[in-house]
Amino acid sequence: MKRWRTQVGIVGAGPAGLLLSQLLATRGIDSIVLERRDRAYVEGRVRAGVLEQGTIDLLHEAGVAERLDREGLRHHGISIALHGQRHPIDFPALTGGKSITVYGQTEVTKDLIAARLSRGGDLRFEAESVTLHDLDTERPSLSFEHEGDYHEITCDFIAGCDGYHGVCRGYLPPDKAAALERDYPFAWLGILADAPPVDENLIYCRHERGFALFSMRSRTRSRHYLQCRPDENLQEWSDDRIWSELRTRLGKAGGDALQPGPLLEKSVTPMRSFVVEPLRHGRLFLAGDSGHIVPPTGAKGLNLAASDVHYLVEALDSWYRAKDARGLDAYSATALARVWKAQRFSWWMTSLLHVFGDGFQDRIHLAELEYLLSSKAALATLAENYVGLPF
Ligand code: RFL
Ligand code: PHB
Repeated sequence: MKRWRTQVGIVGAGPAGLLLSQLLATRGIDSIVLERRDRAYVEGRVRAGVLEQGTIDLLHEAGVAERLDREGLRHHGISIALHGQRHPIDFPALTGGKSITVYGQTEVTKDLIAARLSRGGDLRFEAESVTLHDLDTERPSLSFEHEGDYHEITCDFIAGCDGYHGVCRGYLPPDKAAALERDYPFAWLGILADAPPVDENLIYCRHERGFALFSMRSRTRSRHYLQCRPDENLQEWSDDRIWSELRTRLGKAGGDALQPGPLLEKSVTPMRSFVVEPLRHGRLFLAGDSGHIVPPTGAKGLNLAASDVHYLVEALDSWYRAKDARGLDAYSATALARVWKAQRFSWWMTSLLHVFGDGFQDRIHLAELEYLLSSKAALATLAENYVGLPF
């Protein structure tokens, strides 16, 4: 058994765990990050693409925004396509100057890993059988297997940043924690392609055959999604069929401008809203997808991981500087207040833009979408939430 000591033990090297480790280091607080997968897998996982300004600010504070500033694509709005018409939504005009940035989660992750390693950060990939101990004491610990040895890390605090399928959430006592969730009767078939984006802005498209999203990673790389069945068989989707379906759903709103290209990735993502309350048990704090997930329609998941991390860093910093536990005691309620607003927005965007296959509900959602596109007040509400509520 090898024994180690750190201030904050972090489980998971996704955006939440890596950003937490990096921000803690800027405050002089040390951490060890344990990650189940290998580095290449973590860096290659294609997921989010839209960063709110608050997330960008945190990446600056963490000292990892140099490439983001160079390569991130600043977007001054999105478009919603309906009935073959594209409706641009001008974020700066509706929010007093705010906008968003498109920069892949893969790139955020690579930048954070490079920064941690170049500054001597302790990241341990391929850590197996991570187990948490003594969470309701002042010396919680983590045990795991790594490169054939057993290890134990004694910590002051443990951060559960191990995503929706991680182990940390399971340590909340069932009688003290409540999980609230909603499933949706559809999923997203996502592709990454070497093809230019359809437009400079993202296009969210509602069509009678289902939702489609036209996004991007760069000026030469597209990321598109199609609403599909949760049990959709990818084998039935040839590249030609995917491009043809994307073109049909976009229709007169830009289908002709869609340029196909070689596919680099193809996957099906289920849609779920989920929150566990509270985000804390003793010295264990959950941040990011381990505590909550949103359907991707509002582009909020990664940004919520960032806001949780912000609150947790401030709370830990106060504790280490002044032994002030108020931030830690308030962490769950503070983070969840923002999480629930983003849950509401993600659920609402998902409802409006997808076809549920329930005649009455679908007509109500369509009426609301038509109203939204005709109302400056309603569009301002959408814009304010999309660019991100303050944290
Ligand atoms: P992650 O990224 O899932 O990272 C968790 C890490 O923990 C590791 N792990 C373990 N390590 C050690 N021991 C264990 N027992 C472990 N169990 C798990 C995992 O290997 C992993 O490395 O969670 P984190 O850090 O909280 O980050 C959350 C984000 O990844 C997620 O919210 C976003 O990707 C969601 N999301 C989007 N968010 C946005 O803000 N904007 C978007 O545009 C956006 N688009 C998306 C998305 C998610 C998508 N999918 C695939 C779910 C689009 C899609 C299609
Ligand atoms: C993406 O580019 O992957 C993306 C963009 C916006 C979303 C979801 C995903 O709402």
